[in-house]
Amino acid sequence: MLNIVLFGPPGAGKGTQAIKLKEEYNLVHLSTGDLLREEIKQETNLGLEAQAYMTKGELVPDEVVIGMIASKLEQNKTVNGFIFDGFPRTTEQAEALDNLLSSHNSSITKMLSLEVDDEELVARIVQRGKDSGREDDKNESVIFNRIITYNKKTSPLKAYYDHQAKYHIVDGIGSMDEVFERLKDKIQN
Ligand code: B4P
Repeated sequence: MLNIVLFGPPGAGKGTQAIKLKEEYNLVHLSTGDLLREEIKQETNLGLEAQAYMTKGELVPDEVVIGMIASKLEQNKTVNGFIFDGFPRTTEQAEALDNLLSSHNSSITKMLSLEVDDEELVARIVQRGKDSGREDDKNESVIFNRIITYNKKTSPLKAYYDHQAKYHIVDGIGSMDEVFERLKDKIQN
C-alpha cells in the first residue's frame, strides 16, 4: 500500500494537491477538515462540537478526529492506499495513526511536508475566504491563530516522522502543477 501523509500549515496547498495525488495514484483521500465540515453541514452532534473549535482556529479534540479516521480505515480495507490530508496534527494523532495502520498490517510510506512562508499562507487563505465563504478563512485573527496552533502543536510532527526516516520537505511555492511535480518526484524516488 502507498500511504502518504500530506503535511503543512493551513493554506499550504494540502487539499489542492491531495486531489491531484488521489487521481494519479488511485488512493483514497481522507481530509479531516472536509469530514468535519460535512458533519457541520449535516448538523450532527459531532459537527456542533467541532464547529466551536474550528471557528476559533483551534484543533478539534484528538479523540474526535482519531475516531473518524479509524472508521474510514475500517470501511476501506482493500484499497491501493491513502492520502492523509490535515491528519495527523498532534503527536497523539500520529501515534494513533501508526497503531491503526499497524492493526491493518500497513504503515505510513512517506510524510511530505509542504513549506510555504506565513505571508503567502495568509494571502491564500484570505483569497479562499472571499471565493468560498469558509467561515474560518474570513477573520484574520482566526487565520493567525491557525498558524500559531500549527507551529505549536503540529509542526513538532516533522521530528516524529524524521525519526522514522519518512520526513520529506517539498517547496510549496510555485504553480499548482509545479508543486505537484515536486510531490510526485518525492513519492517515486
Ligand atoms: P483543513 O480543512 O485541514 O484546512 P487548512 O489547514 O486550512 O488547509 P488546506 O487543505 O485547507 O488548504 P489548502 O492548503 O489546500 O482544517 C480546517 C480546520 O479543521 C482546522 O483549523 C481545525 O480546526 C480542524 N481540523 C482539521 N483536521 C484536524 C485534525 N486532524 N485535528 C484537529 N483539528 C482538525 O489551500 C489553501 C488555498 O491556497 C486554496 O484556496 C488554494 O486554491 C490555494 N493554493 C493551493 N496551492 C496553491 C499554489 N501553489 N499557489 C497559489 N495558491 C494555492
